[in-house]
Amino acid sequence: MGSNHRGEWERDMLAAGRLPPGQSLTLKSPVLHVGSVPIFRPGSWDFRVFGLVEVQLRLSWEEFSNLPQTELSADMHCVNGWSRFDNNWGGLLVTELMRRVKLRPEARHVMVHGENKYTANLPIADFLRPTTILALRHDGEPLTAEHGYPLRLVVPHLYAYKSVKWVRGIEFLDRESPGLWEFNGYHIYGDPFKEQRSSS
Ligand SMILES: Nc1nc2c(c(=O)[nH]1)N[C@H]1C(S)=C(S)[C@@H](COP(=O)(O)O)O[C@H]1N2
Ligand SMILES: [Mo]
Repeated sequence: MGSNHRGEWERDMLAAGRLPPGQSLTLKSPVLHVGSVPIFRPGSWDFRVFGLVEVQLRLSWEEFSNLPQTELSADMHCVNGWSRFDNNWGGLLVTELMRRVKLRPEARHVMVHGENKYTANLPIADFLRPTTILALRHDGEPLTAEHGYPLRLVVPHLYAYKSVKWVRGIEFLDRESPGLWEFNGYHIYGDPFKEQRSSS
């Protein structure tokens, strides 16, 4: 696609309310993360749900991969300015995960934990949206190592620093507590359509 056509397309998508302000479209698969790509060891891998829950959940790789899977299509918006449209994600919907979890009434916020101590926070209502997915697959294939294999969270309506790759756990909290990037200056909520890129 020529750059003029691309410019027009972006203007159309902005006008249609699909491309958030200040973003450009990419057709590539940008890779962005801090630290190195972790090695997946299925025997010791687990997925934990903990914090303000009545009973903690710990799923092995085998248990996790046998949970019901759904597909959904979503756009991804990185706070650094690129958006990638029409990602097809396959995996466990958070609404489906939550059928197996009983929350304590004080639970209000979520801390998402990835490998290498990466964390991201979000309000519980955003975590519980029907479009939030624990994705095992992208565009019909297992995730690649650099895009989060074996499992990543995808929160399509917030900037992608909330979409934690190599996710290992979900912690429920009674108050808002910043994750890694939120602590280091990114917006605590991160709505791309309000251009909530940084705090203050
Ligand atoms: N574990 C982990 N997840 C992460 C990150 C990271 O540094 N570590 N970076 C986030 C950011 S800022 C973006 S834009 C997306 C990029 O996802 P991609 O590399 O699959 O395009 O991953 C998010 N998830
Ligand atoms: Mo990002």
